[in-house]
Amino acid sequence: KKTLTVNNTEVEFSDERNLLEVIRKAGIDIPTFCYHSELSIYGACRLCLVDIKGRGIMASCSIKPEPGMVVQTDTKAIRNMRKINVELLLASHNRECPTCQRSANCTLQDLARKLGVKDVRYKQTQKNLPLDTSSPSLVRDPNKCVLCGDCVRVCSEVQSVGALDFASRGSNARVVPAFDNDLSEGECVNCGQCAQVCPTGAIVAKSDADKVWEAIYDPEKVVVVQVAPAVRVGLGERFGFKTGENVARKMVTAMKMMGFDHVYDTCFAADMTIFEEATEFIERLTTGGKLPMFTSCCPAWVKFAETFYPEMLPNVSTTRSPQAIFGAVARKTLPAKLGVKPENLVVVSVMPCTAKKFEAQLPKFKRDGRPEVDYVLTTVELASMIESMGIKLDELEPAAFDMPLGFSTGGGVIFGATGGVMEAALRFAVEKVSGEPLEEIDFKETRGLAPRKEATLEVAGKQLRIAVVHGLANARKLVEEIKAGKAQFDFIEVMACPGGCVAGGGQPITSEDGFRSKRAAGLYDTDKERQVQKPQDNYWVDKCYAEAFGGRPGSHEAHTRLHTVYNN
Ligand code: HC0
Ligand code: SF4
Repeated sequence: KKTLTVNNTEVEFSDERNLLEVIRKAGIDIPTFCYHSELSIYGACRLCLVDIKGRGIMASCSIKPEPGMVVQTDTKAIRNMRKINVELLLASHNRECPTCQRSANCTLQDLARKLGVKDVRYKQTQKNLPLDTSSPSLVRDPNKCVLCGDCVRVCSEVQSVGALDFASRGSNARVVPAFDNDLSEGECVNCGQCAQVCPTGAIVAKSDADKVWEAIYDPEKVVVVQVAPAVRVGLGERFGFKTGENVARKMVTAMKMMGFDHVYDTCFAADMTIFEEATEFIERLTTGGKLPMFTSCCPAWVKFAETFYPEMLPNVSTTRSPQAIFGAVARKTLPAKLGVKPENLVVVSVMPCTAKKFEAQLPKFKRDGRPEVDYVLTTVELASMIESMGIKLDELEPAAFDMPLGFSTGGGVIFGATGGVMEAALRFAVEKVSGEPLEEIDFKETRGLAPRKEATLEVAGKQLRIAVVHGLANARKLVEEIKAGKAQFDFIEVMACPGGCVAGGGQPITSEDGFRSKRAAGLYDTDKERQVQKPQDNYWVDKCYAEAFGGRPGSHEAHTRLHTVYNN
């Protein structure tokens, strides 16, 4: 066994890739801006300094742990250097902390407090650069950037998008979108993974909360809301629940208290998506249509395909995402059901995702000039709205989603985890193709956090080859292999965010180990507890087709309202 000494305490280590990880394992939360275990090592912020006996002061993120090392994480010199670093950053930083979206959840604020920074001994050098509000999903505030480069690296390494980079050097250094354009003009796919790794408020989700409050306070308006699958296993973290605990039922009570008139479930629309998408897949499979078919519910993936692989667009399912299907169903059925004038119906979404804001405002999802989904809130925005009312989520009585658009099967719930859409689709498709009731409904091959999951299933004497990828760099690799003829699949699920929607750009920011698996487990547990687990057994979706969408998936009416087109 290998050991080294951290602050006079012996610590075991094995294959940690650097000293910083060993120190964290020893229970010391050594500060850093630029270190993320999933990104390459940059070593620029100089906060993770340690004194190694015989070697001096160095950045622990860039040092390989060696047996027998004697390490101090806190000496007088280190403390001074850290303080100077933080003060210099504060000198160039916009310090309007109380009005910042990341207030109370900001690494810089946190460090200034922990290090006891009382005043900033340097002249304020902040330049008052303009905000970039061009994106429908995100707001960039260069005045809050600490140049850690986390956003640049996540965008290029994890997403292979490369929408952000450094420009200029020295005191003029900045992080900018390509060609110093606005974010919305470049290749950004709105996934929000940059906002998830940003240690400050330099990139945040664009908020729609004020507009939603306006609608709620307007007595003329009937405000309905749909809540995405992953929200229920993320929201609780902001209120002291265990990571991944499903708080849907208390959340419904909170949302009624806030003044939403009807609280519905995107999982209903996810079930309906499966009716449509699995039907489309079976159609392609049996009539020699374009295969592989890619899922289409992740708007960041769809924009990625439109931007980088337009030649693959015929392979992307034309079925709309659950958010957009919900929009169509709400507009078509709710005015009559709720007795409200169409113009007074306000449709809100709560999503774990920043790209859903982009999706909702796309011209193709407008009807009569108005978006079918008016406003999209992130999980974090919903948490802040609940907090702003002083609601204590943990103390609320549970309530159920409203019917009928609040009823869903387990298949609709697992959508929020990577592989969940594929698993739900297989529950539908395998039963339909084989013509026999499906007994074993778990397709465990699709679960977990492996970068690519593959399986070959025997269905009615045919081989069905499926793959699941998450993280757009993994998607890019798979698409390249398919184009080169090196990979063959029939059906592929792509989600832009590593882990799927549970780790979307609108979820609470956390550095807890295993948070993705814990949130996913919350969804799989909910699936297991459901009496109805196959999307095709959602009686209310059947009824919705009968009432408003031509009686069956794939009907003419379904094609006009529940499908979409792509830009190529
Ligand atoms: Fe997802 Fe969805 S599962 S994309 O990750 O498909 O955002 O949670 O709402 O639309 O249902 C996000 C989550 C959704 C959609 C659903 C899909
Ligand atoms: Fe890159 Fe995603 Fe951030 Fe856009 S939202 S800059 S694609 S990480």
